Amino acid sequence: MNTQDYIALEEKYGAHNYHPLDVVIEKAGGVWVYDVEGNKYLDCLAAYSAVNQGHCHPRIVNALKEQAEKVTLTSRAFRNNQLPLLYKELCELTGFEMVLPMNSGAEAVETALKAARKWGYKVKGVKENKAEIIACTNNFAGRTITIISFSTEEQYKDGFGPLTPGFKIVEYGNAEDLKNAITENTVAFIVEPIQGEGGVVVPPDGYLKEAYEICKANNVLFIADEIQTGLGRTGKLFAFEHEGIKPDAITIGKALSGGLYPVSAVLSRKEVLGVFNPGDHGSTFGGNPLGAAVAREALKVLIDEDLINKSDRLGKYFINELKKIDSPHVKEVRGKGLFIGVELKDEAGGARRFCEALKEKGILAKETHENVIRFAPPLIIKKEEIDWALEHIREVLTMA
Ligand code: IF1
Repeated sequence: MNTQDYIALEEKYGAHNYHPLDVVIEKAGGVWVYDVEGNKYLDCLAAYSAVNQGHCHPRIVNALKEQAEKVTLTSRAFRNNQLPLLYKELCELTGFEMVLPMNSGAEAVETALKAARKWGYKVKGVKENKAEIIACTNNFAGRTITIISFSTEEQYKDGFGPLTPGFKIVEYGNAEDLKNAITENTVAFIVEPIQGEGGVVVPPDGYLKEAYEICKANNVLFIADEIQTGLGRTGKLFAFEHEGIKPDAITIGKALSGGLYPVSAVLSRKEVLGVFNPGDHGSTFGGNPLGAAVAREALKVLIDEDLINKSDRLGKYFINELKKIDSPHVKEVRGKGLFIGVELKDEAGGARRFCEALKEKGILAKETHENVIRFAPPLIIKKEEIDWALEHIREVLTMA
């Protein structure tokens, strides 16, 4: 079977909830992926920052294989010997006190929202069913009905009502807006330190710190959604570190498993995650030993291979070189670490055609929000590979 055969099957039998590039990947390793005809591509999306450690990292694959031959799933009705070790290693690495493990990023976000509401009722003293949570314009936190209920992207909500109440929206980057939105019923503010799907939008310097102070002053939980920006992507372990703050809670996922298995979690302190009593919340696969073993190794690889500093150093290089490209189409190059967005001018005709052209030159990148090309390769990328990519990116950004 060739590329077209696979695409025909996918189009025939699969729901059309994506519009992927027409590349059918059969194999991957490190920063490179290979299609069914053997063509090689540099992966500049890294599965939306889920493969920061590179595709099929041998150490993480090995951890998966070894654990898979021992025990993969016990349910939380019993205990296993991998989860407590993941808890300990996550808390020691991050400085948070407590962990609640889930599987997808959306499940971690839902868990954080439930924790915030219950903390509001049981600790802050908000009246039952009155809890309000504040989110930002252009947020992305997942696809569940509650999470899209606070999306500002009409398409993500269209046809999925009735929506979940209890959310307010403030302008991303505007601390005054946040201050004015807080009431006695506000239990939490959830924010991405850099908005991924929103188009790699970096907020003004000082915004996160100001928002954090406002939350502190009003006894409102500051929750950072680090599912995409976390685990080295922006040149720090977590993006909130760029602003010298420590959120009350964070959500993590994606690269927590190096792309080998769905593992996510909420990290916080006992006062917040301590509101959960046995039976309040859970998940069949949440905290399973296979995912825990994989996540433990994925975190070790992140540290052992110094990927956080590599992201910082090579991200600065990549951004500086992109800024030197004299392109009639580029409006702005922005980002932190290896989390980079190239925003195109409206007259450029949309980012999709540039991603298609990049694919023809062996680079896989994804457009977001029409006009932004996102460059977020695995953090193991080498300078020479960035230089190779820059040659082709330059050709594409200077095409008609
Ligand atoms: C899709 C992008 C979209 C996330 C943040 C939570 C989640 C995500 C900051 C939910 C997931 C993924 C979902 C995927 C495409 C991708 C994405 F931002 F990364 F580009 F959609 F906006 N918080 N982002 O980025 O995690 O449940 O997916 O594990 O839905 O198309 P998930």
